[in-house]
Order: sequence, then C-alpha cells, then structure tokens
Amino acid sequence: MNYATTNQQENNTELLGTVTAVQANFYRVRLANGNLSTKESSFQYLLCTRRTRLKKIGQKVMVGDRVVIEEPDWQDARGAISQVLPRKTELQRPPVANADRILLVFAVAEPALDPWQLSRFLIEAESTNLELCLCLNKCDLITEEVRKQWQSRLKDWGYKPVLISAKQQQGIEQLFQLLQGTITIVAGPSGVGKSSLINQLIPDASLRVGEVSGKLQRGRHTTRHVELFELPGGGLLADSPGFNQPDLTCEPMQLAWYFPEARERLQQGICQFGDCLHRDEPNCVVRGDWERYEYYREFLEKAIAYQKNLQDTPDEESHTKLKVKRSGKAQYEPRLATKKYRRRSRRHKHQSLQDIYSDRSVDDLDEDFI
Ligand SMILES: Nc1nc2c(ncn2[C@@H]2O[C@H](COP(=O)(O)OP(=O)(O)O)[C@@H](O)[C@H]2O)c(=O)[nH]1
Ligand SMILES: [Mg+2]
Ligand SMILES: [Zn+2]
Repeated sequence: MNYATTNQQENNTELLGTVTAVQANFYRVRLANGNLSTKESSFQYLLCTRRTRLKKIGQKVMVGDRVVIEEPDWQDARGAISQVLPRKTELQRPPVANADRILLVFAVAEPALDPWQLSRFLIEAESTNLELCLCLNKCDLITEEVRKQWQSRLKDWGYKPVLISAKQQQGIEQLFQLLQGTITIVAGPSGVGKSSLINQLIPDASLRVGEVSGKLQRGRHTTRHVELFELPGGGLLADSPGFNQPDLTCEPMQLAWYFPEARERLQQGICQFGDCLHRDEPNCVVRGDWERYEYYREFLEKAIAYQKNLQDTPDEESHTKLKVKRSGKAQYEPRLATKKYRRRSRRHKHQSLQDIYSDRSVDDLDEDFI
C-alpha cells in the first residue's frame, strides 16, 4: 500500500468514539468498534483534548458524547476531538449526553423502603423524560409474601420493578439483557447496593462497596463526577452520585405528569380549567383516591415554593452570595469567579486523566477538575 492511498483512506474514514470520562481538559474516548483497523485495534481508548475551534464556539464535550477524533497518535494513545455529534438526550444533573434510561435502585430492606423517599426519586427520574427502570435490591432480606406486597403496591403506582439481590446474584441476568447496547444512568440513595450491582454487571468496575463519602452526602461535590463503565458485550453504565438529592425544581404544572397514576387520569379525561393544579379546583380529573395523591399535594407545594423563590431572588444573586456571619447577620458577598476562570493548582494541571482514573477514588476529587 503506498503512502497516497493510506492518506486517502484516512480522509475518508472518520474516527468515531464515545466520551467515557471528562477530567480537566482531557477526555477519555472509547473508540467505536466499527472503525478499528488492524493497526489501531490494540487501543480501545484514546486520551483526547478538545480542538480550539470547539472551545471558541463554546461547544462543550460531555460524558456520553459521540465524537469525531482527529490526528490520532497511536504511539501514545492520544487524539483531538474535532466534532461533537448531535445529542439524542442531554442531562445536566448528572451531566451525561445520549443516556437512554435511568435505572433507579432502591433496597427493600436495610435501609427500609420508604415510599415517600422513593417517590421523590421517581419524580426526579420521571422529569428527565428518559426511560425509567425501577430496580429493588436486597430481596434476599424479605419473604416472598413481602415481595408480592411491594410488587402489587408499586403496580398501583404505575411501576413494574425488577426484583434483584446483588449479594445472591439473583435477577442480575435479566437486568444485564435490558441494559445491553444502551447508556444507562444508575441512580438511587446511598446504601441500597448500587456499587454492588454495578460490580455484578461489570466485574472490571471494582467499585468500592459500603463506602459513603462525607462529601457525597452533601450537595456540592455530588453532581460533578460521572464516569461511564463499559458492560461486557456492549452498553455503558454511569454511576451517578449527582442524583442523590432530588429537589423539586420542576414546573408545578408539570408535576402531575411525573406521577403515572395522575398521568393516566389526564390522558383519559380533561380538568375543567386548563391551568388546573389538581388541588381544590372543581371538576378535576386528577384529584381522587389514589395512594400517592397526598404526596402529589405535598410535592406540588414544594415545587411552587421553589419557583416563587426563583422569581423573588434578586438578579444580584447570580453575582453575589448570601453569607451568614458569625454574628448571625446575613450579607451579600461577591461570588468566586466561575470555575472556568479559576486558577487550577499545579497539582491539578499535571495530573493526567489516566493517573486520576488509575485509582478509583474519583469521589474524593475536587470539583475544580471538571
Ligand atoms: N443483604 C444484601 N446486602 C446487600 C445487597 N447488595 C448490597 N448489599 C450491602 O449493602 C451495603 C451497601 O452496598 P453498596 O453497594 O455500597 O451501596 P451503594 O451505596 O448504593 O453503592 C453493603 O454492605 C453491601 O454489602 C443485597 O443484595 N443483599
Ligand atoms: Mg456506591
Ligand atoms: Zn385537575
């Protein structure tokens, strides 16, 4: 093969891949199987930078993005992302592009299954408009009878949960089939067995089980780190700490659509008022005796309060933050410049993505990385 033909071929075949991790200005890209020739096949991943042109046009690169890679350096497994293909879906919390579904994991015991907390997570998951799969773990801890009770109760809510035991490896195969070839975000409170489940599905993931990071529990650091793990046989899983604290930030008018019970009623009938919030309005088709109606009312008040708070917040807020002094007096102070302009420490600059991911302590990293 002469040099000219090789060039020709390289121009014709675009090198495509999927971003599986983002750290600082580096992107780890899983190469699509289809475009690997023999020369390249020893690499599954390239560590990439983003072309300046993309930065200039403000094109962000997210985990899950399908990208075109230029100038691959097969020696060092490096490359440059030159293009981001149009996204099928885009989530902000956690930041993932092209996700197909949310796998919401709860435990039936240890911790006890709390219908209210489960509903909060379900609403958050429903509001993404992604496909939703509810998975109940730790089924080894309850009797067949209690299992049936939950199944029937959740059926009335509009859900058909997959019952599993990560510990006893029950129901895993069924999940495995479902997740094949898709991008799935694993969500749920801590302690329910998400890491145990991912380890069952992906033995290479080696996630630490039973670990609860203090930071993870509390807001700030929770949304930043997302890594996609590859399922043997195809498909990607994101372990999503960012989903741990659902807020009711949705439009009050939308909320009913996130309850399958209410949704069904709205599809079958029409409320008298077009802007019905399904509280005390006459001729409302949603109000009624379904188990979670009280949750609906409670969450609605929260969603209304959230929206009102947004409207009342002065514009100034975006540049300042309310700081409560030791004396108890509250005062606005300038916010730190946005992350983009904040200087990175030297340690951060020099630590490469590979180093960072070679140990699995991603949870402990500073949010400045992303
Ligand atoms: N009995 C039982 N315990 C489980 C099961 N899955 C996980 N666990 C335990 O639950 C605890 C939390 O698990 P982990 O995977 O860290 O939960 P995560 O916080 O959701 O990632 C650990 O002690 C696990 O051993 C299960 O199916 N049955
Ligand atoms: Mg975990
Ligand atoms: Zn109504």
